[in-house]
Amino acid sequence: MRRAFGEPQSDMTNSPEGDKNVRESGTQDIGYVPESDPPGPYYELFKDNRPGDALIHLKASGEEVGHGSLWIVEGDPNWGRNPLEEVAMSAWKDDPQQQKFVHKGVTPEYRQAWATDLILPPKYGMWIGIQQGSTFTRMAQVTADQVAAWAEDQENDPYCTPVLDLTCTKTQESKFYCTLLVWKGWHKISNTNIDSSWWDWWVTSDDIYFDDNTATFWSISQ
Ligand SMILES: [Ca+2]
Ligand SMILES: [Ca+2]
Repeated sequence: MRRAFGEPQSDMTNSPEGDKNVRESGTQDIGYVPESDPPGPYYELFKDNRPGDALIHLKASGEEVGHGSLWIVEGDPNWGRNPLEEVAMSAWKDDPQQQKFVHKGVTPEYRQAWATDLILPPKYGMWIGIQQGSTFTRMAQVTADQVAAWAEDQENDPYCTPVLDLTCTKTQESKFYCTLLVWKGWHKISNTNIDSSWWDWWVTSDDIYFDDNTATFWSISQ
């Protein structure tokens, strides 16, 4: 199946109503962990996340695209307690998680989307900043907070498909795919260009991962 930007690789299928908090075995449906449970095997990695950090999933073999989101909360004080907390903003082509306030278009993402394999490894927590020699300096947090706030303000803007939709450009800001939202926030607020192939029309997860203005601070290997 061809996937578009913003759709992470997942074998998730819709759970029947009333069965959404059941983690099913097998690969057809990873389901949802109950709110009382730890939100997934990776959640402790997020304790140092700060608003404005980029979360990136690089496409794996068999995938056509990756995924990207902007973290929007300070640290991770509630880890282990609320897998359904909104922790990031992204843009999805289809309803990503099938419950509550998460929806297609620009939408919040739950902690468990990143803490489980709903968004598959390999995935990375990335700082945005400036590399000088061997030193990477993060952008000021006041700036990063503005980027996160801007992303939250875009909620409910529609999804657009890069390449296929010629109006889905980097210059407009009325519709987004996942990595365009991440790129646009940083470009608009701080004029930081986190697209390593800045000359083309698109911003992929690889473009952000390989850019000189990003640095990995945690990773989950495939
Ligand atoms: Ca750059
Ligand atoms: Ca590019």
